Amino acid sequence: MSVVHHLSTNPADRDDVVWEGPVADAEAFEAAARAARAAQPGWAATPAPRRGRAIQQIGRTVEANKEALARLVTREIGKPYPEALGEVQEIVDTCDFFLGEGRRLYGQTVPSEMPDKQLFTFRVPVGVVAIITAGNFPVAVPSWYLVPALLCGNTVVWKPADYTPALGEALGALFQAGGLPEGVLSVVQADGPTTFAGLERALDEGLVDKVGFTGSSAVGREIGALCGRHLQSPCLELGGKNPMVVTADADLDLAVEGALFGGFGTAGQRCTSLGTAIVAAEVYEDFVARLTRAVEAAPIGDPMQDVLYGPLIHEKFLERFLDEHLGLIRDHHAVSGSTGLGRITAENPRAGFVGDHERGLYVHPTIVAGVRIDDEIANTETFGPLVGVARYEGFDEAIALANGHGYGLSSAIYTRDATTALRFRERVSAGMVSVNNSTSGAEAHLPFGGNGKSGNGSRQSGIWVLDQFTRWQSMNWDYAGKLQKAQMDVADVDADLAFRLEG
Ligand code: UN1
Repeated sequence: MSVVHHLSTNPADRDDVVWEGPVADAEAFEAAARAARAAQPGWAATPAPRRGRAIQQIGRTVEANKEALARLVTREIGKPYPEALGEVQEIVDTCDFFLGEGRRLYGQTVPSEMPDKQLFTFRVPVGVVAIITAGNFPVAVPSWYLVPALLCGNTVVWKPADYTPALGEALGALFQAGGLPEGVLSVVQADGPTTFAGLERALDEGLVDKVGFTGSSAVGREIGALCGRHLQSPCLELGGKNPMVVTADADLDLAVEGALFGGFGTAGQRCTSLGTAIVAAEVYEDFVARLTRAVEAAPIGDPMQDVLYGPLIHEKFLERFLDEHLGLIRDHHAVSGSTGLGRITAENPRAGFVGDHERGLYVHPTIVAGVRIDDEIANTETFGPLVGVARYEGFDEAIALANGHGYGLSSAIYTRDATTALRFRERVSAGMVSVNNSTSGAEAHLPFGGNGKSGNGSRQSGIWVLDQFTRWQSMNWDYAGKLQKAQMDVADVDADLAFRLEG
C-alpha cells in the first residue's frame, strides 16, 4: 500500500516546507473514533470541575506558547503576525470562559404538579465528537469546538484542514501537555474525501454521536445530509456574504475603516469578511472614492511585517480567486483599489508592496463598485481580498441587498440613527449584527453562527455552545409512596369563572 503524504508550505515563501508527513486513510479515522469511544466513559466520569481544571491548564499552556504558536500560524497560512497573536488569544479566551463552566454546568430543579415529587434536569455529554475544521482560523476555531466538547465530558477526534497539518499537530500537542488523559483527543491528518469516507464508516458503526464542521456551504450540505441519515444534527458553521449597510448619516471615515479591515484584513479570508458594502445613494460616490484611496494606500505583503494582509492561504484559494471570483466582474462594474488585478507579479506589480512578491501567493486588493442585486458577485462568497459596493435608494432596497443572497452569518450597519440600527437588527437575516463596527472580529463569548446557507442554526461560543455538546436529561422523583399519575392525579383550583366586576 502506498503511503499518502501531506505537504504544507509557507504561502509567503514557497521554498519553506512547513510540514511533511503521512496522512490517515478512512480506516485510521474509524480507528480513532473507536479509541475515542473506549475513552469516553472514563472522561465523562471525571468530575466536571476537574475537566475544567484541564481546560484551565490547556489555556495556560497555550498562553505560555503564544508567540511560538502565532509564528507557526503566520508561517503555515500567511496570516499577519499581530492577527495571528489575536487568533491564539482567542484560544486562551475560550479556555478562560470554559474553565469556570466546569464548576457550573448547571441543571435545574423544577417543581412538580403533584405533592411529594421533584423534577430535575441534567446536562449529559453527547459522547464521541468528530470535528472537521477549516484552515483560515486553524487554531482558534478548532478551540471553539474542542474546549467546550471536552469540558462537557465528550471525547474528540479532530481533523484539521489538510493544508494546516503543522498547526494541527501543534495544537494537539498543547492540549496533551495541558493534561488530557490518553485517548480523549486525537488528531487525524487526512484529506477531505478520506475524512468523509472515514466519518461515514464511523457513523455506520455507531462510533460518532456528534459532528462539528466549519467550512464551505457545499461541503456542509454533504455533511448535513450524512448526519441526517444517522438522525444527528451536526454543528455547521459555513460561508457568508456579509453585508455592511452605510446610511446617508453614517460617519464615513469610520465606515471606510470598517470596510478596509472587514473586507481586506486576513486577505478577505474570514467567514465573517465583508462581502458587499451597501451604500446610500447620497454618499455612494464619496464612499467609493474614500475606500479606494484607503485600499490603494494599504501596505500589503510579508505577513511578518506591518501589513494589512499577506498571501492567500494556499494555492487552492489562489486558483479559485483568480479563476472563479475575479471572473464574476462584469462590464457594468468599476474596479479600483490597486495598480493591477489578480496575482501580484513583476509584470503586474502592486505599488508599495512590502517584501518579495515572487516568493508568495499574493493578489491585488479589488473593489468592485456598481454591484446590482442580481449580479452573481452579489450572491457568491468571494473568499479573498475583494469587496463589492452596491448603491441603494431606500431602506427596503438596502435590506433586500443585505439578505438576497441567502447567507446569514455576519452583518453590519453604519448609522448615527438608533431607530435605523434597530430596524436593521430586526430585518437582517444574519445571526450576528454589528453597529458601527465591521462584520468581522466577533468576541469569543457571544453566540457565533448563521442562518440560511451559513449554517443549520447551531451556535458556538459562550454558554450557547453547551447545547451542542450536551443533551438535556430530565428526571422525576416521586416519594409519595403511591403511584401518582401526571395530568390525572392533579388537584385543581376552584375558581368562579362567572365572576364579573360591577358596572
Ligand atoms: C471564521 O472565519 O471562521 O469573528 C471565524 C471573527 C473571528 C472568527 C472568524 N473572531 O472574524
